Amino acid sequence: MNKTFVMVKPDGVARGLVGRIVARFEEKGFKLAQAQLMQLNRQQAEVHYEHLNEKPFFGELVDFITSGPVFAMELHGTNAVKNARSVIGATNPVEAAAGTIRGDYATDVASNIVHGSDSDESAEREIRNFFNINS
Ligand code: DAT
Ligand code: MG
Repeated sequence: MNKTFVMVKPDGVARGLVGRIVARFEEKGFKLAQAQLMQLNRQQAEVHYEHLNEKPFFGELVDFITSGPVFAMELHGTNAVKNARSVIGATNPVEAAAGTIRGDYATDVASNIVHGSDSDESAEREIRNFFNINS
């Protein structure tokens, strides 16, 4: 599939990194299809991270992702999910290569700057949940 969902998390927005992060995806070849700055409520956050709701860090994750505005994007490009995740880098910034967003801008797994869908099914669901249309 040629679409994915990416969001700059509250730490990235607060640090003024939205423009640089969007530029990295555009430089890679992605096209911005939809984007919006938005504040998630707890229910939206719990739905977004439902697959992690048994993890010990789930409460902190929901606190963090609702702590300020996020910048949500639908991105179009070839092999969108995998290519976006390679721009983003490994979940834990300690393991993220230099040149990836997390490798260059983050130090802490709990505040790792950016989210990217992990599968085509997640991308469809996340685009629907965040933008509330059938794209
Ligand atoms: P990713 O965001 O790379 O898809 P994930 O879906 O496994 O990673 O986890 C979602 C987010 O949860 C991740 O970006 C940061 C947070 N997280 C993951 N593992 C964590 C941990 N061990 N401690 C604290 N937060 C964690
Ligand atoms: Mg994930």
